[in-house]
Amino acid sequence: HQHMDTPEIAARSVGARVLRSEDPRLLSGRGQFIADIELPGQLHVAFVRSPVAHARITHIDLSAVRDAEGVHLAWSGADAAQFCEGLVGEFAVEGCNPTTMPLLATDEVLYVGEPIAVVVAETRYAAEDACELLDWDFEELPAVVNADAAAAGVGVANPQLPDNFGLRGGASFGDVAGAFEQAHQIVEGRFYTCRVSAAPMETRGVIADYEWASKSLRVWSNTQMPHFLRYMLTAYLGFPEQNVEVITPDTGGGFGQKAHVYPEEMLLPLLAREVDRPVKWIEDRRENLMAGAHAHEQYVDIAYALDATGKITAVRTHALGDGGAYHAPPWSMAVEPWCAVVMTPTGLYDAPAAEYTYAAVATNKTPVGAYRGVGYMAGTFARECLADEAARATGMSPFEFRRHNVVPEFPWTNPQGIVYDEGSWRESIDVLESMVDYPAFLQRQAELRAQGRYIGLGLSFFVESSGESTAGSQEHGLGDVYHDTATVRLSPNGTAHVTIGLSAQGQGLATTMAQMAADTLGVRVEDVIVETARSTSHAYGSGTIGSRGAVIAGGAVSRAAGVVREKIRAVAANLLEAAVDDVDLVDGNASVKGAPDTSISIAEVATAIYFDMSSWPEDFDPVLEATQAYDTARAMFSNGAHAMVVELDPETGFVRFEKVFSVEDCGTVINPNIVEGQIRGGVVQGIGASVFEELAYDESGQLLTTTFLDYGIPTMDVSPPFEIHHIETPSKHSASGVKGMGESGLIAAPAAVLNAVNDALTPFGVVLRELPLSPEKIRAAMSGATES
Ligand code: MCN
Ligand code: SMO
Repeated sequence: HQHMDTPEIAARSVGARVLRSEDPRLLSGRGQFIADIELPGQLHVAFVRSPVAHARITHIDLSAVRDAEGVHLAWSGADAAQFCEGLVGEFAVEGCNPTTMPLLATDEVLYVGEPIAVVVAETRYAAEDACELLDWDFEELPAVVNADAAAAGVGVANPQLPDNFGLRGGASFGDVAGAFEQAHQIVEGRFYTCRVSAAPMETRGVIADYEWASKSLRVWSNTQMPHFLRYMLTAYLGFPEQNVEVITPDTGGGFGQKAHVYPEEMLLPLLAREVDRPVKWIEDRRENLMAGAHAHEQYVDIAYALDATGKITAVRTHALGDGGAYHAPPWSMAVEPWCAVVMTPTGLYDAPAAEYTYAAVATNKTPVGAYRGVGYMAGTFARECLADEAARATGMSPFEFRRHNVVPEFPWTNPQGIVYDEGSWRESIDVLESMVDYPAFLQRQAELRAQGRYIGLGLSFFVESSGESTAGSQEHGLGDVYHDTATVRLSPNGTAHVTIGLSAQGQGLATTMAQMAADTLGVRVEDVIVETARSTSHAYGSGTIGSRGAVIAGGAVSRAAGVVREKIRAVAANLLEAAVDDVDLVDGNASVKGAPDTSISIAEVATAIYFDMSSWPEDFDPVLEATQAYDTARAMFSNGAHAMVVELDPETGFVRFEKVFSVEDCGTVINPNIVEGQIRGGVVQGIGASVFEELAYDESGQLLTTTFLDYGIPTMDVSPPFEIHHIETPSKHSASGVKGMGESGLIAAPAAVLNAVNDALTPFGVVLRELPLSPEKIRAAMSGATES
């Protein structure tokens, strides 16, 4: 794999707490989100969605809908199928069986919320009213709502998967059976991460505008993958790629849910072409909770074989994902269980042998897709909760057990052959222990217990694959190709304009990429403006996923800025009558090494390049703009840990979150404010996924949680104070040594929550392993068993 070098530049802006350039606009209500965009002549779209989990459509008649006032067009599945049979979903690993998801259901509906008809009307009101007029009948079929039943072949959720398996496979490395036979002790458990929604503040939305004379299509979508969407519009619908522009306005959170291509995104362009008017669809919250990709639901069985000293000699994991009715393209129901067992079981521990099996089954529920740290969360949850259980079983403290088992040195190759180049795995254990002040905690815990108060401490350590790249994909046995570009342009006044190929969902890429560019160009950060992928007409990007922004967009920015830097140095050397190698660019000036008085501002150099040909060296090409690609040469892993202190209320069963201690090592930190914001946001999402959130279904497959009244999300009033410690172990393979970290909070926090709850429950002799930790479960645990 090709190595793309990045220039080595001393950090000045990188590492500083630069305030987010996005915030004045976003916080004062001046952001432009998709719902804010109004095109002249636009019409509005609404969907009829299945009210039942599984049924055969026996009759469908759109005539009343089409006759309704204000309606321009109405389609059922048969109409849409003329243009596209559906979206194929699969995952390129052994044992994956693909599915095709129709744009609108045709013969059968397979989950509550599945679109069955679409209406285009003058207003959203007219479209919604017309949806009510749909004349259709269905014959209900038995719904498959339980993953174990689906795996046992009870019922068929989706006729395309007759045995319900969307994925089944596994692998073994080293003598696992021998290790378990000879184990001094085996600790094991089945851990359940419940079905949740990423629940972004802004729901999904699409606007499509087709201009027949030039055959040009413009699609506004708050997607995390604008280039992939454009590709799909061409591949599936035949819109000529050169005539398709995907525009991504400000986005109010994606978190993986917007990293899919959905039927709605494919339908709107077809509808716009058909009615010859722009069409707009903004998802409402009920639709988002029903039809935006669901996440997480899986069972992970995990076992450690331990020797007499408490060392892990082998780890065995089996993950069973409840995938919903179809593979959600492009990630599929396979990624949750596959990532859980392939990416996480050994983690930071020196386990010499490992074995895993994975399966995903179809159920009559909403398709499961990506959500921040997909698969990593469930896998880390199982591993780290089992680590706390193993600590109790071996009589070690949770810190001691981890220190006893942590990988001793780098580079480290785990049993399945994944190589970790560097990290601070052991150091993070020591740092966290001293942050928590463990002896003081134990003393306080004992004192409070004597007063009938129950506090607990839970730990969770993580290793996060980040900076998703071709090398990272290959390291994990996938063949995905990733690379991105960035364009850097210097204006005559010495200010820079940077375009990256990644759209931003709120994570501050415009600020951090300005920091990266500023250091390479030697200009001040406030003199750089960054445009994140607002349009596919600019830089190319493989999607804002897999915590790749800092590493990949950062690498592309730094390479492109490096090209422009050399142009400035060449002209500055000419103007200063110095050797190019002696010219340094810092703080807006080009100066000569060892002669600090010999300097000229970068603005003057840029002006000269644009307007004064006499400043040019021989054969100078006066283009102050460069586009460069980037991909990393190696897989990149961050690491860190969280410790959570909770208190349980025996009367209400509520969990109070007292304090979070976080250690994060994402290599060089570009912007500590932003990284800390990512940690806080991710951990609070993890608290939500552990305690407040669950997409609940009844036995008939009816979704019970379709508003924020019954789907609880964490708010500031439950958000605990944080203490955050940065360790910086730079990667040798990325620009400035950065590694990604955008998913770590959610990956790791739920294990810390469950471990803290179980620690608090110790006097009651109860160990919980299933999320969510609802008040009912906690109350039962505290009252059911007698205090020992
Ligand atoms: N950063 C940094 N120094 C580092 C690493 C990261 O300053 N060493 C900064 C980055 O420059 C970026 C942020 O931290 O501003 C996150 O960086 P990174 O880990 O590279 O992740 P991405 O930029 O690729 O963002 C995607 C990632 C993913 S995959 C999900 S899911 C998620 C997440 O980010 N979705 C988010 N965080 C989110 N935050 C917000 N507000 N909204 C989302 O939808
Ligand atoms: S789930 Mo993040 O979009 O990789």
